[in-house]
Amino acid sequence: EVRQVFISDLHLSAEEPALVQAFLALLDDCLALPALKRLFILGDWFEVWIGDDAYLTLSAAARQTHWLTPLIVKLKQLRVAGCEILVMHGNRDFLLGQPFCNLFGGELIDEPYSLAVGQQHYRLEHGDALCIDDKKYQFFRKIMRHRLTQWYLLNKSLTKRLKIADKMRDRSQRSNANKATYIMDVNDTAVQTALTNNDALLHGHTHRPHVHQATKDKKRYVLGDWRLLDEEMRQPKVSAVIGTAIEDYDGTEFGLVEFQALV
Ligand code: OKV
Ligand code: MN
Repeated sequence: EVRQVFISDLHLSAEEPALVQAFLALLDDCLALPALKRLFILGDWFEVWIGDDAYLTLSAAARQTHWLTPLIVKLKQLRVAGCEILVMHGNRDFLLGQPFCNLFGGELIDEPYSLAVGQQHYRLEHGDALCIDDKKYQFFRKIMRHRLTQWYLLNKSLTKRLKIADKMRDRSQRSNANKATYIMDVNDTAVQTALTNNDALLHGHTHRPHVHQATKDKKRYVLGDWRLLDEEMRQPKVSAVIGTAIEDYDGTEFGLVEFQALV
């Protein structure tokens, strides 16, 4: 009996319809779990997010054909069936807002989020704040999360915002290619600090799914990303998406599950 499901790093976009299909398939699976009471999306649900208004200001006709609409419809179904949908920001979709989540009865939650499971206190977060060895990224993060910076972007037209986002993604890809892998992983001191006053830590971001023994008696659960199995992502032949989720069975056992969705 799965009671809670945790996912992150789907990186959904209109350019990757196979990932979108896989998410819809996961929602169908969720609908088939009668005991499911919560679905947590722990950041980087979307590859790019330049403001809720990009969707909210669309005409009814334009919404009908938009790639986000089927997703909203199914999430709403899940919510009506009694499952809470809790959404956390990631480093990409940090501009996601409650107005968008209202479309499906979801709730935007702050990180770190403290979750009680039985007698245990789980700390949930996206995970980028734990990667303190990447000084360049932490500087970028501080600026991007600043109210003034966000105000600056949100006051530009959607066309301009898209241009800025494209440019930033391009630059970031080139800069990450030169970074050592350890720099892009969590820092152990940051993990130990995060675990103070918590019994376990659960995060995504690093795309290194695993269950670590972080201290003698505390675990660190790391969610993986969702990706296309086919190496050549540009080919239309992509047939499967692999992803990870963490499931909570009756509050007694947390398990990392890898799943494959045929699309
Ligand atoms: C998100 C990341 C792109 C990393 C721009 C102010 C600015 C927000 C923004 C534009 C980009 C989010 C919102 C995106 C995360 C990247 C590249 C690297 C490492 C401004 C506030 F610049 F105009 F002032 N953005 N988008 N990156 O494309 O979703 O996390 S994004
Ligand atoms: Mn991330």
